[in-house]
Amino acid sequence: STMANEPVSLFFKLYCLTVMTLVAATYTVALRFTRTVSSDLYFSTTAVCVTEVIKLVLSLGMLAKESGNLSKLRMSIVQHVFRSPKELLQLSVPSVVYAIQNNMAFVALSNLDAAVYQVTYQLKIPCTALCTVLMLNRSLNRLQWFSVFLLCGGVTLVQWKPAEATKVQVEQNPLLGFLAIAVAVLCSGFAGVYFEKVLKSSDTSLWVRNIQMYLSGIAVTLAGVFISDGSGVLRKGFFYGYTPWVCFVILLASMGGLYTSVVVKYTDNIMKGFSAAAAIVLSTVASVLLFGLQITATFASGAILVCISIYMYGLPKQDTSKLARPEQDR
Ligand code: NCC
Repeated sequence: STMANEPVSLFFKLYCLTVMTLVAATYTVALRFTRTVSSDLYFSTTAVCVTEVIKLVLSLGMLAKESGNLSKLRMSIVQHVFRSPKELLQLSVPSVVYAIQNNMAFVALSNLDAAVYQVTYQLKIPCTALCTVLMLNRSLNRLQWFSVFLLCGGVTLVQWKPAEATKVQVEQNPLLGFLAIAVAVLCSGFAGVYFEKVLKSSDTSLWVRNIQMYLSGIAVTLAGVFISDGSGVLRKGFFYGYTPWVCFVILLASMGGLYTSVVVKYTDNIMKGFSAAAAIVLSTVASVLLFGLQITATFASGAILVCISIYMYGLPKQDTSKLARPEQDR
């Protein structure tokens, strides 16, 4: 088999999923924190843009490592970037959609509590399933559809927390926050499945695909900076308000994005949702065992729903690291 389809161990998949989930949880809370301080607030659009730059640099590094030597790296880049305007155009589709999604996360978390955001954002699970069925010609049976919604409910219960008691010092618009989540949910489902489709319909390396996507990602997010914060950035500077916490959020966003891409390569977007749910449940159970954390009744019932849904979906039996090709299966 080719290098792009090299099988990886279950341990490596679990490792990537765990890192992705831990990063996502930390990211949401840290991002919320950086938006609730009133003085010298940074321009969130610049953070989204810097994230794309960091992901591009890291992906170039990974491609260099995968290629083995610099002349092969140069060949890949010439072939897939300079000589493939068509592929660049193809990947600019998910990059635009992700740019919207990533900016919406900042809008949502500037107006809503992190826990509320995380719970509502779980609607992306059924949305992703719908996109998978429509765009990848994969089918889900009735039991699997049922388990998708069961998972959605389970994760909601697991992440349910009483609302933030502390007073925040900034003005908030919850309706705008929920609207932003709705847009993010639609974008996450569509862009995730679109990227998966492009990635799995050829042997081209994940890191090449990422580089192609982040190149237009930088252009699009930079346009976003000037459209929504142009005058402010010109007056105060691009990096205005960048505290160590803001840098930490950007670092998490970059790591989270890259781990997400690896997870989607070896599994798929629906499984990403299931496994992230499993990781949340397992990490909480681990903290019960290790630190004597008390779990609530809502958590326990949510955890049971998550487990049932995973079993019903038939997660362990799936191999979706390649696109289904029905004509070859027969
Ligand atoms: O929403 P979600 O992911 O589907 O968003 C995908 C994120 O990964 C980036 N990405 C995707 C593909 C690719 N080849 N490269 C990428 O960099 C996209 O730019 C987008 O940011 C999830 O499944 O819940 C997950 O959630 C995000 C994040 O928590 C939410 O979007 C909320 O803002 C996680 N991102 C981070 O933790 C930074 C992601 O790991 C998992």
